[in-house]
Amino acid sequence: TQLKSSNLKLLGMLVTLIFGGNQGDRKTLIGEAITEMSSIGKIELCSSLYETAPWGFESSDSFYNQIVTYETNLLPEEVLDKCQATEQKLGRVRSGTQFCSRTMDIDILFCDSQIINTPRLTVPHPRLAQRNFVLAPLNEIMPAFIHPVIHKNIATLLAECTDTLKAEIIGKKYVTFPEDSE
Ligand code: A4P
Ligand code: MG
Repeated sequence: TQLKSSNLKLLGMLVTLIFGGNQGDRKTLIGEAITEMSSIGKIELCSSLYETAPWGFESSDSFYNQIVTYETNLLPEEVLDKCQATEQKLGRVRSGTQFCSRTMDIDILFCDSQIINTPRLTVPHPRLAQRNFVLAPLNEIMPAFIHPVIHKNIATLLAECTDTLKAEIIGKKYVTFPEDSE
């Protein structure tokens, strides 16, 4: 008898990425970045598109942010390589200042429930629990997910977050799932 390879397929890592930018055609850039990152694997979850106030610096240019979870067979650092290549491709210029305007920033929020601390990578993202622009879209797609360091779920982190900056839905999901269509 023949073994069906589909029966042997192992589940890849679920990596959750946040896309953000406050320069250029923000909506188009986010769509292009999400599509470009699909080369790492299949999209499993996708938040709505949010308009958010700049966190950590002053600017009159608001951000668009969106969160997507991909299933991937890559290693976390390989995903980071792809994030950085995509930022470059979409015109990001690194200024050297930490919190600043940009066309595209792609950060890794979670890799399954792994805790990673290497020179290039800190996962979960160290500042996510202080930020509405992260917690609001995360709460939309994975409210029950437990933060592996803080040991609280996303809904609780959002309820306890003292950030008062705006984070509101402006667009429907970029990706349409079969159950969404009428
Ligand atoms: N790095 C370490 N851990 C990670 C990770 N989990 N994901 C390293 C991605 N990168 C990670 O990042 C600097 C270095 O972080 C990288 O070389 C990588 O090895 P960067 O993208 O070059 O610089 P950055 O994005 O300016 O810095 P950082 O620390 O990522 O800034 P934040 O904390 O992400 O803040 N307000 C709103 N409303 N929306 C936003 O999207 N974004 C920021 C950026 C500030 N305010 C914002 C938003
Ligand atoms: Mg970044």
